[in-house]
Amino acid sequence: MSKFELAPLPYAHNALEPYVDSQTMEIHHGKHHAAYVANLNKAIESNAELEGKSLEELFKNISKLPAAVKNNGGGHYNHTLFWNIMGPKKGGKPSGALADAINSAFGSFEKFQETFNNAAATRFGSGWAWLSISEGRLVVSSTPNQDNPLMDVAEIKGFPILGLDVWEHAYYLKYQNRRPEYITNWWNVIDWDAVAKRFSESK
Ligand code: MN3
Repeated sequence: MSKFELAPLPYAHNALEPYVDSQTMEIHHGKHHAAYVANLNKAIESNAELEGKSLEELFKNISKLPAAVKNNGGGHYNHTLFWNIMGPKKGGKPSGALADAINSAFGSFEKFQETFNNAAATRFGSGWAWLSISEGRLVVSSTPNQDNPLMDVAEIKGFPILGLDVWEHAYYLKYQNRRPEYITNWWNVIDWDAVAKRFSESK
């Protein structure tokens, strides 16, 4: 019985060109994300007591669950979020309540970008950078591997509204070892309406 499913990408593989290339999107969604979903379903099948639980429920006690549930459950959740906060012809800046919250937490959008870029660039090895709501306030953090701020193991816990995949598989074909260039270009594909939607849903 397969519970978790890989949703189709909400846009074409080449929709984020030239910032994220088509081949990377094909492999990232069709191979990497697909493998997380398949391996998550396998891990749930061999731990019957976990059947029927949502990812959010699993993350709350993830430190007590098998590593395969953490790695693949995180992989599924994180990539689903990632595809949905990007889009073609996006970028720019947030507006409204989200912009206000960013200004109040970081001083300005530019300072927020600097903080986020730094978190993404300095995450050693594979992981993610996040913007989350934590106790009513926006915070930037990063996590290793496929961990995320919803997990009980996260140093900084919260509800993630924006996430950036800094695994090499997310950028190596186009950017090779130039992670900072990938990070800079990624701001051109953020769908701030989608981020604002997560922001308002979290309240
Ligand atoms: Mn990835």
